Amino acid sequence: MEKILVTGGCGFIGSNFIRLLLQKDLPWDIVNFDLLTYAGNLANLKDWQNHPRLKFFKGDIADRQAVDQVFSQGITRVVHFAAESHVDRSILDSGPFIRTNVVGTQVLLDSARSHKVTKFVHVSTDEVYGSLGDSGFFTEETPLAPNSPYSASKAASDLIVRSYVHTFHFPAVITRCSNNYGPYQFPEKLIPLFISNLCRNEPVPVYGDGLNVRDWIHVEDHCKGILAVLEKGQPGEVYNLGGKSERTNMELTKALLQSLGKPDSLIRYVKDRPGHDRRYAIDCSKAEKELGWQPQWVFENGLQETVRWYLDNPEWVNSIRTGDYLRYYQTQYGNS
Ligand code: NAD
Ligand code: TDX
Repeated sequence: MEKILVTGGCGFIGSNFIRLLLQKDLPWDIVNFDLLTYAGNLANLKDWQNHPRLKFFKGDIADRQAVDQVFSQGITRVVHFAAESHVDRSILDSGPFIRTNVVGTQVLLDSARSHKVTKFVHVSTDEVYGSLGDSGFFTEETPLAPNSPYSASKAASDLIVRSYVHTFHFPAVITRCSNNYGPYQFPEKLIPLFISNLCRNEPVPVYGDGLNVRDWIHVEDHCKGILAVLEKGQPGEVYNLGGKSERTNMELTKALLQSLGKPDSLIRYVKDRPGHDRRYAIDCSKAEKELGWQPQWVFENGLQETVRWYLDNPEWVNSIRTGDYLRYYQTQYGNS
């Protein structure tokens, strides 16, 4: 049976991706390799952790020995999610972003290359293209112009991937997706942070004038896009993935307030994020045409479902707020 390596499978998108593969019952063994940083949570895959075709290994993608050990188990394809992913953290300290996103990707590529994998999907982001004005869309041809240490580290990793394709004919494909939302997103990102604050009647911090625009995609649509790329994406190609749902942060905040029945008085305008990108918007027609993929979720329905999920899973949010989720690994697997 083919063995797929998923890096960062205990994070938000990686765990949703593994769940999708197992639900589809694809004939693949899955190896989940994750360092369990603050953003990694084994409880994201709690219902699936004993699945006979899923194995978990705790490790660092920047550790060549650990990575080689995983590849030597017969990995044939890779989906690479592992990253430091939060822009605000990269502004406070860019070190972990360079280490994991840049060096980690290089180490993974070298090991994957020496183990002759047949496909390597590098999961990147629309943020590598920089910021848009009031009109226009990012296409795969848009020049890279990252503005935050986070997006710069992702752009650097994209360029390293590109160079391996060009120099070594390495079979890598890059995806660049817009802002994801859905279940199991760590409550430091806008939507889960605001839901969890509002549930406790705490204010929500809106950066700047609240008119920055993001294109929101349900994580399930993103994961289906990645699966389509894994199966049909052409080596060396880049595929944009987006949700066709542009909203200002204030529109989104008002929608969350309404959905939870909370008053506008909980809105707090706070100091803007330094270097805050104004607008992201994605043209994903290439993926639609070449892969037959399309985002399915209507944003308002997806947002309602997401609010419902957080309301139905208070213990998940609470374990993060109290830090208990960091201890879950020890009870399941003993000390590392
Ligand atoms: P996340 O922060 O929720 O999860 C990241 C995972 O990577 C965690 O499980 C963490 O433990 C793991 N990890 C971090 N450093 C590691 C290391 N050195 N070795 C092994 N594992 C490590 O991130 P996410 O939101 O799920 O994003 C996943 C990927 O998708 C990232 O590459 C991100 O850049 C990209 N992306 C995210 C979004 C979004 O809206 N969240 C949009 C487009 C692209
Ligand atoms: O408290 C907040 N208040 C606020 O106004 C937070 C956390 C965010 N914001 C704003 C900043 C952005 O304009 O909301 C918007 C969304 O912010 P984030 O959730 O931090 O996402 P963003 O910075 O857009 O980046 C996300 O999308 C692309 C992911 O975190 C990245 O990993 C992904 O690559």
